[in-house]
Amino acid sequence: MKLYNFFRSGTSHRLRIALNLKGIATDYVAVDLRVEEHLKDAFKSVNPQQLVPALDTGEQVLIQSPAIIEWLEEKYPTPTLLPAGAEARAHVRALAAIVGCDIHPINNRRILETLRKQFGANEDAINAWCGTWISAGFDAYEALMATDSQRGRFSFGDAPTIADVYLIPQVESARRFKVDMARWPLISAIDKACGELDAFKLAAPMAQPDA
Ligand SMILES: N[C@@H](CCC(=O)N[C@@H](CS)C(=O)NCC(=O)O)C(=O)O
Repeated sequence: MKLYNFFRSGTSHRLRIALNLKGIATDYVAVDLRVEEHLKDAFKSVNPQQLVPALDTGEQVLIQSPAIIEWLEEKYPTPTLLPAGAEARAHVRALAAIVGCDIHPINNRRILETLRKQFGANEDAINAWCGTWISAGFDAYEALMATDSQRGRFSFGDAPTIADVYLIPQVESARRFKVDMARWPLISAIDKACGELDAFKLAAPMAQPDA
């Protein structure tokens, strides 16, 4: 399989973590967002939405990291990235959605480029924008962790789930936008626990060939 991705992209990062947790190797195809390679025709023919990641399975090109991660879970159920039980699954999916639906999309490159070019935002304003939405999401995530009576080493229990798959790239991004992680000790502890696992270490932006 071919993974079209970019080292610093949070959605690429989350997919790399999921692939590593499943033990699936892919060929790395770098799409350099810094030079807008994703906006060129060559990549448009891979993903008409012109966003990374995209996973070419050999049979079809999958796009949208949530859809690809669900496909992985269905196609390669072991090890599972979801807990047992509908209630627990809903909780873990909600944690992932805090990041995937309510933090990442409004801090995406194209949004930040619009803020810079159309609204004159400088880098301090960009950091403040990202910090606002990261903080709102992380405050809720931390509160949910704090009230989880069965809290373990990870976002849910003692094994990584899709919640961690989404969370860790967002922590990476928070640091890049100079957000002080000290405000969220439980998230920071999860980040540390994940950082001890090869699946997370090998997926990190700075471990990628295009870094
Ligand atoms: N919902 C999509 C979002 C993909 C996405 O926005 N990817 C970013 C990188 S993290 C991207 O390609 N951005 C290009 C741009 O904003 O110009 C997914 O989860 O796959």
